[in-house]
Amino acid sequence: MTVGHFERTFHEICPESPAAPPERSAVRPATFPSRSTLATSPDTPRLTDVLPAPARVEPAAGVEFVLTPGTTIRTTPGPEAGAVGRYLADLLRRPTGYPLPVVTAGQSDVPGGISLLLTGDEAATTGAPGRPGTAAAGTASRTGTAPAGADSAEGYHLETTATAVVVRARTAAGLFYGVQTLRQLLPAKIESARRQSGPWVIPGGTISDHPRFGYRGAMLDVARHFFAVPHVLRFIDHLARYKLNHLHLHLTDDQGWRIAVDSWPRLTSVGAATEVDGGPGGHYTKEQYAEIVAYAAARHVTVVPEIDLPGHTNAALTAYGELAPDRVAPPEYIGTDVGFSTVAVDSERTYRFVDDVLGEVAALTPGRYLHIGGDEAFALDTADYARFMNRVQRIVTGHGKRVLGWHQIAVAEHSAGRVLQYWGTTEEDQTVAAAVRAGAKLLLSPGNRSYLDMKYSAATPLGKDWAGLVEVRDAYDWDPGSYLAGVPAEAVLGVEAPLWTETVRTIGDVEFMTFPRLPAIAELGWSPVQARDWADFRLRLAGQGVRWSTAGITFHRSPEVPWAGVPVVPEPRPGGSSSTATGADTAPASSGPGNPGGV
Ligand code: TNX
Repeated sequence: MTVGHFERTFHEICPESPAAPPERSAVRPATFPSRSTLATSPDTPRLTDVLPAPARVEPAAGVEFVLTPGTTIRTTPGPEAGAVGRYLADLLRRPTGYPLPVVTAGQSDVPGGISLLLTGDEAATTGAPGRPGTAAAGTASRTGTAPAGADSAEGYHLETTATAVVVRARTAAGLFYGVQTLRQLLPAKIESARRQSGPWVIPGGTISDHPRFGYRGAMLDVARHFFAVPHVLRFIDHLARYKLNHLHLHLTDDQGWRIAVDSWPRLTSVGAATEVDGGPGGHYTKEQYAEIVAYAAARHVTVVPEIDLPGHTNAALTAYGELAPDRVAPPEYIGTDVGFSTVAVDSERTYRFVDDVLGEVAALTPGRYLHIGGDEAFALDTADYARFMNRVQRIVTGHGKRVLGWHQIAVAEHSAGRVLQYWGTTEEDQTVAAAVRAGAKLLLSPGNRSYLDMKYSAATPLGKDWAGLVEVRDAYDWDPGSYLAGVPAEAVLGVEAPLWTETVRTIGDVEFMTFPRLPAIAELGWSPVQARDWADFRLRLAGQGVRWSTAGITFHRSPEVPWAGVPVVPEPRPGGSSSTATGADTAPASSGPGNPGGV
């Protein structure tokens, strides 16, 4: 099992792809004030450019730190901070060409440099100097009272002077987020897979930061179209870049079962053989799944596995007809209808199956949640559905996990620590509000705001539109803390952006639908309400576009964002391969007969 610290580049995944576009220096949008201090070159970001917006930013005018061939990365002794230091060194070594040794703090005789320090409980979010709310006039303080749900365990404090960059945090996760911030404070060419020339300038000042919500996630549907391990790892890197901390994998659906289960082997030997439009499908072995979990953990991302029940189960039924209501295995399904399948809820054999599957999946899951689906079970009446889900919830807690499910599970009884994932498009739902009053927490994924599979506009070649068209401003301009009537912010666990893949076949397609909307959702999950401002966000987002181009990441050039210095990237063609600036997706697992260019 390899858990490299370096990010997956497009060329590691698709070595045959044409070369990435040539480097360009980032050109700032004309609306940015011009700067003329010190060694700062036009492509040096400002301290206030970070996305998601930090809680508190205090630039130090005229101060900057310059990375040199002699720069050392020092970390608190111990494996946790050391791992973050090596992650940072791996990000920086290739583009800078500098050695950037990672050493234990206190043992280096070189003054200054970059320090990543784990501190005591008093640290990070209130970090000296200056506490939230005490910013001097003229600083860019964005902190007010931290709303309930703020999780300072993930906070960090970053201070940059002319001689040193110091990140302090209570936890390795906080250090990791400090490193993601630091990365965005370097010129965009830091995202290049090839060596670039400096100067490598970091703007001076301090940032004190912590997330608003404890759960910040994205979902990838690997059932409708299967995505091989390297693509999932690349997606995890995209999450980590924006301080998201949960990857929800939709592992099972009508079109395919994607995770090996030893006690029910036909789930994958039979149930994984196809996908939407009849492509080859695929599944993860337990070793491969463990690799995904470990790669995510190294980036402070927790994997949430979903086994969708009782509907969305046609693939399981093709493998084991005994689980079907009529005990007859149906044919495989490669269409995109929903709601027609169900397991037999009157059969003890079904509960044996659920217990075995969830037990094996729980054993692969270090996180606290198992997602049990629960959406669109139209083949059952409400009473049968609720009875079934009550038993499934008890099975989950019996395996030591908490229940996470689509909000339809609200009709089932409360289960300790359970979370409902709201995917509706209206801001009122009495059943969900009642379940929250009974103790459930809410994860916000409104279809018309956070669904990454919705089209941006009527002209978008991929995606659906049942929840509406979702441009980047739609994804950004809402508040998870006050979205659903009768649900207080304290009951909101966080926010997640789901990517369903009926129309999404390649990693290029995934990126095109993900960027630039995922950063919008990330900012809702991370930044304090006071720091959120569309006019400011769209400018910061424009700066990210240069980074994506440099990193070979495909994205939608939203007309709402003043992209600058970004080469034109062809958009995916409907029903075909993603012809992107970095070339066609060459992974066999995500190219099917209907995808002739994507071979
Ligand atoms: C609804 S949202 C679904 C999925 C589809 C998606 C397509 C939800 C919980 N279920 O089965 O893939 O719409 O947008």
